[in-house]
Amino acid sequence: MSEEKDTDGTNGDGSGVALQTRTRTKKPAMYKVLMLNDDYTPMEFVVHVLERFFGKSRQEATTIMMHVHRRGVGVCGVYTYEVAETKVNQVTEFARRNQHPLRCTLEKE
Ligand code: TYC
Repeated sequence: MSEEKDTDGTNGDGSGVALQTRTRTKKPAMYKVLMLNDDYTPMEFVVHVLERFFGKSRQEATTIMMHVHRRGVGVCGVYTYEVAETKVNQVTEFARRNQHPLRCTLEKE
């Protein structure tokens, strides 16, 4: 399961000769950005947000928006922590500026 090869850093013959032990770097933790439903934000605004901040096509954005509308929550994308946090902040600020209660949050994958 491990993606890393890791030994004690010697070649095992007692000579103390160091070997290269790390063959790969660790994959970063990934975070889902979740969109939450509400009763007031217009559907078209949510579609626009998904296109603008999450790079979705009109069709993908509409599918995600309708999923959130029906089920209450849906995944906008999966990113490293800093990128995910930035997207949450951008969406929250854009919704606030347009006086919509649209919210999204982070969830560790
Ligand atoms: N439920 C909203 C409406 O009926 C639409 C909506 C969809 C709002 C998705 C938020 O994340 C959301 N106008």
